[in-house]
Amino acid sequence: MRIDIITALPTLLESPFSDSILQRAIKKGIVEVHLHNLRDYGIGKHKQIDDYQFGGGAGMVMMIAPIEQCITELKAARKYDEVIYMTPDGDRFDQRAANALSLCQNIIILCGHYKGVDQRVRDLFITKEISIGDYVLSGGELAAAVVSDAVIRLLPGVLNNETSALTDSFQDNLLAPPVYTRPADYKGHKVPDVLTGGNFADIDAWREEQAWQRTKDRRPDLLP
Ligand code: 6GU
Repeated sequence: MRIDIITALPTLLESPFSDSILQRAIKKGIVEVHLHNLRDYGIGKHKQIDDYQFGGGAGMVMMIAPIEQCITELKAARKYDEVIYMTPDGDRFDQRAANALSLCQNIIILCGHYKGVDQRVRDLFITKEISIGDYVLSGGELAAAVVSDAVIRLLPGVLNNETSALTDSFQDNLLAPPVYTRPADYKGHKVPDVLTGGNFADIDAWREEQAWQRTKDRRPDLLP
């Protein structure tokens, strides 16, 4: 899979891809992540990428020309499954959306800033608009990192068996059960006996019950 991220703030996106699971996925060649600095496509000697909005009002709007140039350049090199715009008024991102995107070969993610992008960018180039929740971020970069992380960890070969995505919260519409590690007794706070008993059928049954109970208590909206 290849992810091209278009942003006015590429440095904001460097560290999420430089550590841990995402870094390993890139090193293994399972995913390529390319950051494109919108400023490189800016207009004039000031490399302008935003301007005042028509009709007045506070906040700058990202101009269409630099974005078109960047997207056109990318599209000339390969076909894209989706051109995504990160915006608080997009479709709410969830595990189902992550699963769907993980089947794509190439995607572009455009990060909005200021008051957002000229509507014509959305009308002409964007195939999907994504929000990561009902709150406002300063820009789409952190949201793009969230979406990329959720998608990349699903790609075959990124996680090993022990960290398999199949046992994640949400993957079966249930929250994950509690987990414990050593010591079995911490200052009198003991690990549930079933987990140290060695009966794996019992352990599976306990985990299933706990997952169900936790979901019922915390997120009953997830249950059918
Ligand atoms: Cl994708 N962008 C911004 N700026 N804020 C958000 C968001 C996206 N999703 C939730 N809030």
